[in-house]
Amino acid sequence: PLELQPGALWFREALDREAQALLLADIRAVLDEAPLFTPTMPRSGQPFSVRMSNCGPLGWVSDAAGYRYQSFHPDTRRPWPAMPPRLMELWERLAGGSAPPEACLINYYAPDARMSLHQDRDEADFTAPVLSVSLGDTAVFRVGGETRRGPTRSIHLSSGDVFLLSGPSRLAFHGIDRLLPGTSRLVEEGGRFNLTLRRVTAA
Ligand code: MD3
Ligand code: FE
Repeated sequence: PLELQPGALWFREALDREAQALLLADIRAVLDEAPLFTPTMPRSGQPFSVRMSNCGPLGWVSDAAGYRYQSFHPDTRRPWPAMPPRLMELWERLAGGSAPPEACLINYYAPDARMSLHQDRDEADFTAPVLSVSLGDTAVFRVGGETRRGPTRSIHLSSGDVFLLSGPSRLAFHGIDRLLPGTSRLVEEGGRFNLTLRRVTAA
């Protein structure tokens, strides 16, 4: 893999087209049980442009009460579906040795969706790595350092790319500036899925 910056390992095209299709089918099965929901910002109530769901014991949600992990879907109130074995195997292959992931956040970006610059800090243990998988249209991804100010760089995340984040990059500011619509035919309706596997509680 390419070390984009300390602790950010970029496995470009880690998944071939067949592996991407199998993973997407797993995600579609999850979404049949736990449909995409629209999170809202804690203070303003503004809806995110990204829609989300989760699998695994815990899932990330955001609403008027704040950001948090919880064991059930915010709309259906049902427990999140199990983590697909293929995702557990990918974690084992690339992050094996660390405690198993407890959450897989599924982000769906329609062609005009974005995610503003942020840090991921709703987990109890920042020493555990985060694994990210991109499926579908290429995204223009922005990444900086551990403070909001300071330089950022922009890279293209393509379908099948996987990132493993640990060390200083675990708390790097990052966001999605925009998609490049029509760059992949994997997702029939267009857009992009991103899967992030995380440890939430201390191991
Ligand atoms: C940090 N998701 O869900 S993947 C999120 O593509 C989130 O949907 C984005 O940020 C998405 O919280 C980004 C995670 C990621 C990938 C590469 C990174 C975070 C990174 C490289 C350096 C630092
Ligand atoms: Fe993030």
